[in-house]
Amino acid sequence: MKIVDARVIISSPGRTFVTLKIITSDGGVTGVGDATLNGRELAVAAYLSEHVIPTLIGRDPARIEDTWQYLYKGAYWRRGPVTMTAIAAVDTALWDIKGKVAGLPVYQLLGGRSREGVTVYGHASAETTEEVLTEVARYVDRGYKAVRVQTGVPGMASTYGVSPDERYEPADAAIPTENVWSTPRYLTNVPTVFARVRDEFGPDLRLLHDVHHRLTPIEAARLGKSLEPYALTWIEDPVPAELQEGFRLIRQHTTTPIAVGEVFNSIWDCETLIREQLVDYIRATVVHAGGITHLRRIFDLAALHHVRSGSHGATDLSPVCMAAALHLDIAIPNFGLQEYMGFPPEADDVFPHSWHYADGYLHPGEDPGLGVDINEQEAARYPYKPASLPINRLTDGTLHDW
Ligand code: CS2
Ligand code: MG
Repeated sequence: MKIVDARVIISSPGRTFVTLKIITSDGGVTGVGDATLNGRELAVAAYLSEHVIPTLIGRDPARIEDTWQYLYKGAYWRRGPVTMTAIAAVDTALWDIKGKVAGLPVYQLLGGRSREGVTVYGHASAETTEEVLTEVARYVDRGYKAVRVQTGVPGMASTYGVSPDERYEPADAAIPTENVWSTPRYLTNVPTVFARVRDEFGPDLRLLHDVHHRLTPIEAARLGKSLEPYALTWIEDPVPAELQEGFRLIRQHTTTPIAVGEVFNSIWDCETLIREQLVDYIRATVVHAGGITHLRRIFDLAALHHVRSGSHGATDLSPVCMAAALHLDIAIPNFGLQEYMGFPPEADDVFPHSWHYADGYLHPGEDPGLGVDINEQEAARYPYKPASLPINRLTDGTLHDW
């Protein structure tokens, strides 16, 4: 069996997704991989088309590990979001092919089921505390066991991650829009929000909060401390994570668990965090961290150090990435939580999938391979629409962390 062709499909059904499709010589067995890098989609598409696909033709698709090493070590320029997203797309598509050839869902190839379903968390966001209570209730009514809660910062015109729509689209314009941020106002407000939410919904509902990398370690320590009475499952991305050592300071001051990793591309981005047990959940995901092969390696390292998975699952990770994430989530011993925001209906049409939601859990389905495909005719109905993530400034105009 050989790889005879591969193509990159760019389509914007409600938002932009980049998909790699690999075609084999065996009776048309194909595999798909997500290659979406929000706001930098065409960079990955070019990396794949110009530099990766020509090297895939003629290769044995069964050699997943060797292909991974070939693309990682062979490029000389290791890591980085563009490279690792491209490698992830190839790796994911090869696992899809291997599953189809074996006649097994990918999770069976990863060791089989470790749990009955994948617990997910939904996104409740609103401008005010009063409104966000209604949003949380909507998730609880639909069976969610975990909800992430975000509100606007009082006095600020807009806040990232807060939207009247159920599925907020982070990339909202071709040229980045701007938000204004005040750390003091934010730090005063957040505990008041969680006091109300915990009071209203009782002790069992798991609550989460995303800080979007905006604090310094000492500010994050204060936030974690102030949220301790409300027993959050995690605070996410409390500080920018380039400096892994920064987490030591947070850790010394608070027992609120910490999640990090949606922007990580490799095991080297989180090696210190995991080895020193500075975080509780690692949020790296298939599409941005080198595919199933590499993410499995990260999760295995995490398992040695009491760190659980909590993979990113925003709308900009395609239904193909979600399928791959669910096969890993159901198989690994140290699964924690999976983010799930749902997809626009057009995206569900473009990517028919066997994974499904029921009563607070996602299930990968039993189809051979990943159980997801791309309908190229449907995809062609949604031409590429450029969109960028917004930026964030302090009240005096200083460009701030995202
Ligand atoms: C967020 C995302 O879901 C999350 O946790 O941080 O909205 C993130 O900002 C986007 O996926 C960026 O592409
Ligand atoms: Mg996040």
